Amino acid sequence: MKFIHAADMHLGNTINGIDRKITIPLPIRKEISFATFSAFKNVIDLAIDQHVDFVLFPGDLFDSSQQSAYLYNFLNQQFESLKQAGIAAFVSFGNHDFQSDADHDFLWPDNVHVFPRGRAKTFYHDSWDGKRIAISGTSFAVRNPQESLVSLYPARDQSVAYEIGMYHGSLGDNAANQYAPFTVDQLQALNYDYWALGHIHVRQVLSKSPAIVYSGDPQGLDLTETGEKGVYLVSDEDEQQQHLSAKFLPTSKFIFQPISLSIQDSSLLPKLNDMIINAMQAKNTNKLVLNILTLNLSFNLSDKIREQLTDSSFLDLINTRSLPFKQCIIRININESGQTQPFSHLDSRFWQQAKENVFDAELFNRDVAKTFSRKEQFIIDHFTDPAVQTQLMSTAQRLISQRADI
Ligand SMILES: [Mn+2]
Repeated sequence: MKFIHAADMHLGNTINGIDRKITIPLPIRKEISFATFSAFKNVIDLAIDQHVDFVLFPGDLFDSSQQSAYLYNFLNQQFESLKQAGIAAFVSFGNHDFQSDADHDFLWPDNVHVFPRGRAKTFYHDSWDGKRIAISGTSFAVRNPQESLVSLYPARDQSVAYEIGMYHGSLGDNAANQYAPFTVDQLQALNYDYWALGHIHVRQVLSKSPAIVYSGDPQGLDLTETGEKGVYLVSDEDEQQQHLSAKFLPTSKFIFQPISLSIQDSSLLPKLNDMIINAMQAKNTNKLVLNILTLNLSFNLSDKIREQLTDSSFLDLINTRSLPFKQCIIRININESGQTQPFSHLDSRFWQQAKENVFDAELFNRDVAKTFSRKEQFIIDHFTDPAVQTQLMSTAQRLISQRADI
């Protein structure tokens, strides 16, 4: 018995946060904006290659409640190829793809099973190796359920070989700003054999026996979602194990990768281009890599050099050389050590405190949303970009240090 756990596909997300000013050739920009489709296709191809029994999509299959005809047809085709291979799919909706229509009909092939909203349902599936599996789940009845949905789930069906739960929500018992918060104890109490979780985009195993697992998203969607992304292949093939075991398989079209360079001496600056290229080449893979570069300098830059380094034409020059080996820089952050020197121990404590108060992403985003109207959505988009916030924070730190220097 084996299956794939693929949460948070976010199909249709066009990947935000890449500076429009940076010259990335059109075919590569296209590759980036269609990445959620490519990742989805990779998941389906994996399912067919691995000859799995079924694929679970526990929420945020779509990036939004509205789907384009293109997306819809694409999805239909992919589900159809699963059907041809005799593989089922189970879909539940979360906060991103919340469906307001209770009887929303999808014209999907009959190997695709959708969980209802407001109540749990259990589907039964017979595996290739003759085991009966129960799969229980629910879709969000409102966009932001404040309380746990675990009480909707039935107790484990003792007649089946395995019972699997699909659940979309945040870990924790604090309802504020959380979606369908649950605790590990609540899930464990149901005695299921595997919990396929969705909502949190960082993959993590909350419990091993039974396995309670966030698969994370199969494609990084913004600059904060770095590193390889993928799905879990879950099976009972390892007979030594008492529980189902989950193996990570990469599926992303490209990855966001943080890289850093430390430079001690300003006389090395003319060699910076080569140093950056070498740093990227050392980490070369076959996959497109979008690097977020941090330069740690043991000296201060003049305003003129700083301006040159942060100007997009500097990155363009580097990217022209690195793109043939599928690497490019999409963001540059500069730390000058001279900046932090005026910060005494006490100062840095105040800085930390002020930073937490001012740059708390949630508060910040709320203030931005309050300050600008809907007509100015592009401004809101700009300031809610995590990379822009990081940049604002380091500029604030630099300005404060310069003041402190006087
Ligand atoms: Mn999500």
